[in-house]
Amino acid sequence: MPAKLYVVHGSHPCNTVAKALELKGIAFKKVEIPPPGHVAVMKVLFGKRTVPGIKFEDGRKLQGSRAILAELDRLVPEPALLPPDPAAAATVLEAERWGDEVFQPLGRRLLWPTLKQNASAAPSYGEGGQVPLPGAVLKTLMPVISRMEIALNKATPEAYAADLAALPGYLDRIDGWIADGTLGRDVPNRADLQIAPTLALLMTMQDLRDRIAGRPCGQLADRLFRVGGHIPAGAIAPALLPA
Ligand SMILES: N[C@@H](CCC(=O)N[C@@H](CS)C(=O)NCC(=O)O)C(=O)O
Repeated sequence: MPAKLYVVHGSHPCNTVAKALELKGIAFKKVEIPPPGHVAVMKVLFGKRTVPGIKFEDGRKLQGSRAILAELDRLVPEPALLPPDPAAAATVLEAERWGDEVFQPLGRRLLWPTLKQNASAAPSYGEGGQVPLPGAVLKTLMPVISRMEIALNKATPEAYAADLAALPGYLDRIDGWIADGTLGRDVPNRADLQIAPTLALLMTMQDLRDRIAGRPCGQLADRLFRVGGHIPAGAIAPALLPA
């Protein structure tokens, strides 16, 4: 039986793990859980609330994108998701940690409030998913779902404004890692796989795509990840948008 990857459709850390499994050539089946129901399901099945979680062929379970990628590197060493040089590997691991702890939550805090204000975009985020909810149903449910996700992710208006203000500095940092070769090599490493899906998620919001896609970080995300969902330009207040 192939590994089972428990995901929320469109979740960026789930995309991290799915891509790593593909790169390693490990067969897997996705099990999609609609948000925010995944919180209860994951807690029961894995012990903690978050996706992704994976159940390997031998029954072992693991939760958390970084822990799962480390285990995949152990199980299937090639292609390696870390450089062989220990100093370079340490730099990649630090970029991966930042991508998980700092950048990944920003993606959620920016998406959910924007989606709440633009519920007509909700069906585009459901496209390609396993759970066949009609667009009209998704549109109707979105205010409730997004309100719960906003609460879960502490996506307050203050956090929203602060994240948008911090974004240019974060994009500069990622572009710096691409320039020094920490990110963006031919074979993606753990930090590429952690950071690029958040960029791809941010770029589903056209206001942000316009500011990211032309940069090295935007090109990296577009090369590695094509994700569903689109919120047209004008959704984010111009006063809050990075120059
Ligand atoms: N940073 C962890 C956690 C991922 C995470 O927070 N996933 C979100 C979906 S994108 C989630 O399940 N949130 C539910 C919650 O916070 O209770 C990882 O990369 O695995």
